[in-house]
Order: sequence, then structure tokens, then C-alpha cells
Amino acid sequence: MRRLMFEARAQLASPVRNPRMATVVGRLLALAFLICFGTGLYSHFLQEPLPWMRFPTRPAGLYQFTQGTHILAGIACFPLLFAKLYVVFPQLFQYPPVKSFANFLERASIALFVGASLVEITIGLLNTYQWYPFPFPFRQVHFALSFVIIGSLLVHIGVKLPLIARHWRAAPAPAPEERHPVDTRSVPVIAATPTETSSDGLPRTGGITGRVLSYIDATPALPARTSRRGFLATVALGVTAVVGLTAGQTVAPLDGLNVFGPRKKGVGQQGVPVNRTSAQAKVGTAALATDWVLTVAHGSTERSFSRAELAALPQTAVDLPIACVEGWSQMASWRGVRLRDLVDQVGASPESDFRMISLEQRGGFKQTEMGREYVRDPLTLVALELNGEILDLEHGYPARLIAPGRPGVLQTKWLSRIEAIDA
Ligand SMILES: Nc1nc2c(c(=O)[nH]1)N[C@H]1C(S)=C(S)[C@@H](COP(=O)(O)O)O[C@H]1N2
Ligand SMILES: [Mo]
Repeated sequence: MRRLMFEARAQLASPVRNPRMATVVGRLLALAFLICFGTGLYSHFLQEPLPWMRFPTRPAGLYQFTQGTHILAGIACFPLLFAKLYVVFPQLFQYPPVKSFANFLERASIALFVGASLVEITIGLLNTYQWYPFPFPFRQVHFALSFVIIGSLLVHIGVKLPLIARHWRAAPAPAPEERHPVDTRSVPVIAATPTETSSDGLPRTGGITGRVLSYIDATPALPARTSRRGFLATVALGVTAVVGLTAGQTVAPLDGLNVFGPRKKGVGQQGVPVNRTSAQAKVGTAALATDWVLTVAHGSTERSFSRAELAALPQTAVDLPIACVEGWSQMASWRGVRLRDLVDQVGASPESDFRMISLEQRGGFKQTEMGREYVRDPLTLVALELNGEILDLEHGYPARLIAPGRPGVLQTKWLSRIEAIDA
């Protein structure tokens, strides 16, 4: 068995399969995962804030940036993870399978990390296409797995720290014990030298130690270096391709290169993509009813506004993006009533947080909550117009919310009622 495994590793030996390459690709992968984790937590808490949490409302495109980065870093993980798996693949054929407790921890954490990462980036990618062919809820599982990934990653880095430290910088000639177990192609040339000499120049102990003078490469050095460069170039090309050909769904100047992005800028009613249609939300009839009113409530004080009454109030124009959690975003011009002016009409205090209730009867976003920092922001509108026209039914007619720095899921369409929480 030992022999078989050794031969498998010898067969798989390649100049790119060494600890230095594992470190180079590994730290890029770790960086991508940390970016995903940080931006993911930010998105999570925007949607499910802890009671004491307050968020910056500026820059207005903050969420567009953090979530765009989340999706692009996640997409970059595909080529990076495959590259890393390719580099360390021969390690699968270690014999005995577990050498020590530390080795067991290491291997278990890697198994967990690889499994969780593959599921995480796959369901994340499917979510950007709004395709859910799996029998569990996306958000909860994506969130929970991120902790499994970061945890197992920390264990992995902890166990490998000495190796990572040694290979952080490229070394011209690694010491023999640092060489990859399957990298059998270089043979050290050992010089015999006396360990100690006495004043008369003769060896005192008579012992000798081996000093590595150089390495003889069984394969010429140049092709090895070329294939390492080729490998890195392939990985870089892979990352550039998947990221570059998707980024246009959120980075406007790259719009023309948007091949893989599920959403295209400017495609949709009034030049803005639509995420949930009025038919999906089953709001068509209620939204077009002539007796529609928007009710604003603070405690027992309530006021209802018809669309004409809202349109008669002072109007504000703002440019704000819709920035979807799925990674697409689109800048747009909105016009409507400042939310703070509306809630002030029912005696809201600057400390009041509000609940936004849609005409929608079912669906995860039929109602959302908005912290006071967004309620008071002068850019936050109950929008009646989009890009110079009356808001399309698909974009939330008769009235929808638009606020700076928030995820698209919280930009409630087809508003019906706005009420103070705990008033
Ligand atoms: N009532 C309601 N509002 C909603 C949604 C919804 O499902 N129901 N989807 C949200 C999501 S996920 C996004 S990204 C934005 C998209 O707005 P748009 O369709 O006008 O571009 O609307 C948000 N508002
Ligand atoms: Mo969204």
C-alpha cells in the first residue's frame, strides 16, 4: 500500500505541485474568502441588524460596492480553489492516511474546508442566477457555511503556519527538509566538512556534517520555471476571465464585457432590471386600484395619502442605485417625497425606526424594517417617478422606497403602509 501510494505521488509530481505554489495560490484564496466573509457579514447585518446596530448611509453606493465585491471575489474563488486543489492533489495519496494528531486535525479541516467551500461558492453562484435546485434555504445555509469555512481555514492556516512562513517569499534553493515530499527531481550535492577544528587544524571530534552545496535537477530548471509561470498565468487568466466577464453587471464601464452576468445594465422597464415582477408578487390588481392610499402611522396617529396627494407634496430628485444582493446594480434617477417629511407629518421622533409594508401578501420581502439613520437621510424617498417617468408597475407603482447604501431587497416596492416600530 505504501508503495502504491508513493508511486501515485511520483506519477503526479509536477514542478507546480510544491509548497511554494500552494502558498502563493493559498493566500490569494484566503484573501478572496476573507473579502467574501467581511462583505457577506455586512450584507447580513444590514438585512438582520442587531438592536444596537447603526449603519453609514453614505457613500450612497456603499452597498453597491461591498456587494459587487462580494460576488466578484466569490466568482474569483472558482479558479483559485481549483488551482489550489490541483497543486495539492498528490497529498491525497499520503500513507499512512493519518500520521499524528496534528496531521489528523489538518486533514479533517481541509476536508471540511474543501467540501464547505465548494457548496458555498456553487450555491452562491446559482443564487446570482436565482436558481435554487437544492432542497434547503439559500440564505441560512450560505451564512452558516461561511463560519464553517472561516473556522476550518483558521485551523488549516494554524497547522500550516511554519510551512506558509517558509514559503511566503520565493526561495532560490530550498533546504532539503523543506522540499515537497513528491518533488523527487532534485538531488542535493552534499559536501563533507569537519564539524570543528582545533587550533592545530585537525578535526577535534572527528565528525563531519553534510552541507548542501547545490542541487542537481533531474529535469532542466528552465522548463520547470516555465511551467510554473505558465500555471500562474493560467490561473490569472482564469480569474480575469470569470471576474472581467461578469463585473459589468455592477461596474458600469465594464458593461460591454458583461457576458456571464445574469443581469444587463439598462435592460428592463425604464432602463432598470426588474427583480420580482408584479405578477410574481401578485400585486397587479391592488397596485392599480384607484382607491390606493399610502398609510403612514406613528403609534395611534395615522394619515393616509392618495397618489395625487403624495404628488402634491414637495418633490425631491435623487440619483441612487438599486444594488441587489445577487451582485447586479444599476444607477437610476428617482423623484418623490422625502420619507422624513412624510413621517414627520404623523409626529415621528428622530429616534423612530420604521416598518415598510408592501401590498404583497406573501414573499420574503413583503415587509422590511428601516433604521432611523436611513429614515432621516435626505436622500431617502418614497419614490413616485423613475428616470423621468411615472414609476412602472414592475418597479413598484404607485410608490416604492429608495434609500442610499441599502441592499435592493430592502427597497420595498408597491408600498401600502409605513409604520413606526415600538411607538
Ligand atoms: N415588495 C417587494 N419589494 C421588493 C422586492 C420584492 O420581492 N417585493 N424585491 C426587492 C429586490 S430583491 C430588489 S433587488 C429590488 C429590485 O427593484 P427593481 O425591480 O425595481 O429593480 O426590489 C426590491 N423590492
Ligand atoms: Mo435583490
